Amino acid sequence: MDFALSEEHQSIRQVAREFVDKKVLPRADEFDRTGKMDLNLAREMGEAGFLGVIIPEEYGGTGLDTIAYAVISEEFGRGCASHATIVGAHNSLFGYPVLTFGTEEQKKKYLPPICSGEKFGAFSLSEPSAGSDAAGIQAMAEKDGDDYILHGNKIFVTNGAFADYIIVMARTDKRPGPRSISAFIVEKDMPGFSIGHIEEKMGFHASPTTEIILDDVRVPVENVLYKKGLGFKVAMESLNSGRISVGASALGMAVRAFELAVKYAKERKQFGQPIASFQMVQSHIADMHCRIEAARWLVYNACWRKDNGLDYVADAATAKLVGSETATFAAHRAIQILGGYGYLREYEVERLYREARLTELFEGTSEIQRLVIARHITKHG
Ligand code: COS
Repeated sequence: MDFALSEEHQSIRQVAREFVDKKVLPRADEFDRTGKMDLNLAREMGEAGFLGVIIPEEYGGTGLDTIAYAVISEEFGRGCASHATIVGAHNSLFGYPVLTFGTEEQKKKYLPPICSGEKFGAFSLSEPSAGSDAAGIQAMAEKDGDDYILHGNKIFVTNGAFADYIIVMARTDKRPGPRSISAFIVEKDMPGFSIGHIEEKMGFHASPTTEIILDDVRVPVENVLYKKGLGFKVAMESLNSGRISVGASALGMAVRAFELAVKYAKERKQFGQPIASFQMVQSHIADMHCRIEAARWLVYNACWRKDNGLDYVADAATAKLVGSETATFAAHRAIQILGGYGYLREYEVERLYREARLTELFEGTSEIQRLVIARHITKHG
């Protein structure tokens, strides 16, 4: 058993870290305050190969494995949560399902521009009355000749405001439950498609979370992703992959909170000595370190299982659960170490605390991750 990252993975981390340290992290506060994502920067991320990490080179991707993807997601999580969502949305929520379930034509048409950052992708499952109960969606897709007509309202679409292509789940018959849901690749220019309300959030300010209105959007039958009635499978598999990247980017947030807390503890003097010399501060540092290391190995384990063709559903949920709770924990403890300064907006840990909180909610709440893990144990354990 070898716990070290390979030389290739270490150099991938170095490349991602240099990119993030130069172009993303120094502007994270600006992104938070202005609420504006820099789409030119996002395109540069595509040119550098970060938006198609797990997509084979023949479709314009970088053709790397899931561990490389996690390492890159971690580095972007460390830099800026909003820009980390582009990495996750492109790789896991758009690229992965098109690669896994798409026809050759769909892969050739949609993957290269998504990998290069020329076009932006998103994924739309949730509705006002269907969040954790994903199979409860009500958006309808009715067949009309060679097209489907999509009608309904979707919410919480990450990056929906600027996405060119969106994978949308809708029911292709009125029977309730997961087996009448189909997945469609919808293009933003299709008549009847529009962006609704843009949410005001606690964090991730530069990553627009939007409502999508489907007002009789005519989608050609060749844009059905996978098979009619098997869209729930597409959604679940996309979320399995997405949960690894959320776990990894949350790990990156925890790492950043830890770095800032340790630096501050070594510099800040009280009672005539650096606060890092006080046992209560050391205790916080040790707890943060332990949880970060645990989260890291859970993330890499889920990646390793996926790359080796093993069942990784519960492992992805575990990585996401522990990664996201570690991010919140580390940001909380970092604020504690910085004291009153940690609560000020000018100190980065305040933003990290707000942003970490979302990782416990999106792509399945922590309660849903626990449900997935417990179901797996009681079924297979
Ligand atoms: N991976 C692969 N397949 C899965 C799966 C997963 N994680 N979870 C469920 N499935 C499959 C089941 O195996 C079943 O397949 P068959 O029809 O072949 O038997 C099918 O999907 C239906 O599963 P189930 O009966 O468990 O569906 P439920 O309605 O009970 O819901 C949960 C399952 C709760 C796990 C699902 O609704 C869920 O993940 N909810 C959270 C949604 C979410 O994360 N939303 C975030 C917003 S999207 S950004």
